[in-house]
Amino acid sequence: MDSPTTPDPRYPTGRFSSVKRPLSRDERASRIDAIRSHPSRIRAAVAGLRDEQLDTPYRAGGWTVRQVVHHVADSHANAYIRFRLAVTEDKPTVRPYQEKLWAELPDAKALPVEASLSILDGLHARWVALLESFAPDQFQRPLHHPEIGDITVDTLLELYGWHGAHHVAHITDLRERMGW
Ligand code: NI
Repeated sequence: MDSPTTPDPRYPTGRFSSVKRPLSRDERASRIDAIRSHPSRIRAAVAGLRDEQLDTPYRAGGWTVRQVVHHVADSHANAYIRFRLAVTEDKPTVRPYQEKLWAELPDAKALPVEASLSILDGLHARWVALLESFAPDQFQRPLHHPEIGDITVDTLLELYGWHGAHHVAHITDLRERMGW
């Protein structure tokens, strides 16, 4: 059994946890900043890696670096849609998807990472502009998540503020361990 001080390689920045209350203006701004800076951070994290390095799992039994990058594009494409639904529909239901199976699809295992880095550049520009347009009450709009229950736009913002850095750390930790 792991001691509490042993870092879990799956969660290099810690597991996601929500503050479970409306975010302050500054808390929202810091999460929006994390979403704004993510495309350049993940691009920097993979800069200079060769194909065999991109095809290395970030941990034993984990996704390859390439799968991680394509997963982030898959995840954030879904996220972007959830935010748009939240402010245009009455308590929309979050559509879950099988992220592990998506990461095993042939394109996610083989395509150059640039395809997803380019998606993230455009997607995050749209996403940040959307978030910056929200009035305070729009961050409290509800969504229904089939596995979690009722959540708010703030909760989603917390989740995706965490999510990008979580996966960048998978890549940067691997590079550090491997001396890349
Ligand atoms: Ni993820």
